[in-house]
Amino acid sequence: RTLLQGLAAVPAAATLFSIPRYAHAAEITLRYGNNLPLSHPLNIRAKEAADRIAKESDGRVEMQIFPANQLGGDTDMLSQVRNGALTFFTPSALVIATLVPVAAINAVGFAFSDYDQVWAAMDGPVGAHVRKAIEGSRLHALETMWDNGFRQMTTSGEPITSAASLSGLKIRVPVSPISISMFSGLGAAPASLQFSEVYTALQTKVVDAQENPLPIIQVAKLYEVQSSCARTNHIWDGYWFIANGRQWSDMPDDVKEIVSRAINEAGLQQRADIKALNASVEADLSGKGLTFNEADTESFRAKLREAGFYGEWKEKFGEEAWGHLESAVGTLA
Ligand code: X2X
Repeated sequence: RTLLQGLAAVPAAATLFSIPRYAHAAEITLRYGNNLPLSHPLNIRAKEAADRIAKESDGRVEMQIFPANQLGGDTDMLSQVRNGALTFFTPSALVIATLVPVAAINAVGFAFSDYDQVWAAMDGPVGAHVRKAIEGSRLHALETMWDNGFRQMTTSGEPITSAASLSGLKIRVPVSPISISMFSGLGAAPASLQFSEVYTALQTKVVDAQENPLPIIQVAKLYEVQSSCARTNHIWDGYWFIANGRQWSDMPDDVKEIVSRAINEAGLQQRADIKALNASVEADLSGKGLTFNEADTESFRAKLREAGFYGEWKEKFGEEAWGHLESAVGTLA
C-alpha cells in the first residue's frame, strides 16, 4: 500500500523501474538509423538488441535508435554511415547496391521461390560474396541479414494481373538500378523514390503503384492509398546490418562480440517474426480494404527474358556471384 501510494505521488517514478540503471554513463555510443516505422519487427527486435547490449556491457555501450527516416531518407543515411555520423544503418540490398552493385544479386527478378532457398543463399555463398564486397567499401556488414520479404505489387488503378497490366504504369521503386531496370524491362514507367516519400507520392498520385512486402504495406499504411495487391513475389529483399568500417574496427574486441551477438540473434528472431506475420498479414490487409489477386508471373518472366534483363544482370554481377545464385536457385538465364 505504501509503495502504491508512493508511486501515485510521483508518477514519473513508474518509468524508473523499467529503465535499468547503470553505475556510470555509457563510454561508447552507437547511433543506428533505419527507414521503418517503430511497429515493424525490425525496430522491435533492434530495440531488444539495444537493451541486451546495454545489459551485457553493464551500461558501457549504448545503442541509440533513430527509426522511421528521422535522420533523412535512405540516401542520406547511407552517406551518414559512410562518414561516421551513423555507426549503423540497415539499407535494403536494393539500396546499398547504389554503392556496392553486387549487393543487388538477391533482387534478380523471380530468382527465389521460397525462404529455404533465400536463407541457404544469404547465410551461405551469396551472402558471403556480398559481405566481402561491402567490406571493400570501408563498411562492415554483420553476418545475419534481416528480412524485408518477398515484394508484391500494389496499385490504385486497375488490378495488376499480367505483364500487360504494367504497360506505362507509373510505379514507385526504391532508389536502386536493378529495380529501374526490371520495371523498365516489364514495360512500366518506374520512378525511384526514397521510402520516406512513398505514402505522399501515392496519395497525391505522383505515382499510381508501388511494390513492397506485405508487412511494409501494413506498417506504413499504404493500403490507405492503394486499392489492390497482386501476389507476384517478384523480388526477395532483405536488410544488411552495416557499420561504419572505422568505428567498427576501433571497437574493443569484447564490445564487438557483445554487439554482433545481440544484433545477429535479434536478426534471426526478426526473420521468424516476418514469417509469422506473413501468415496473417493478408487477412489483416483485406480487412482494411485492400483486394488481393493472382498474377500471371510467367508473363513477367517471359517479358524480362525478351528484354534481355537476365543476360544484362548476369554480366553486371559477374560469373562468380551469378554462379553462387544459380547454385541456390537453379538456372536463371
Ligand atoms: O523502400 C522500400 O520500398 C523498402 C522499405 O522496401 C526498402 O527499404 C527497400
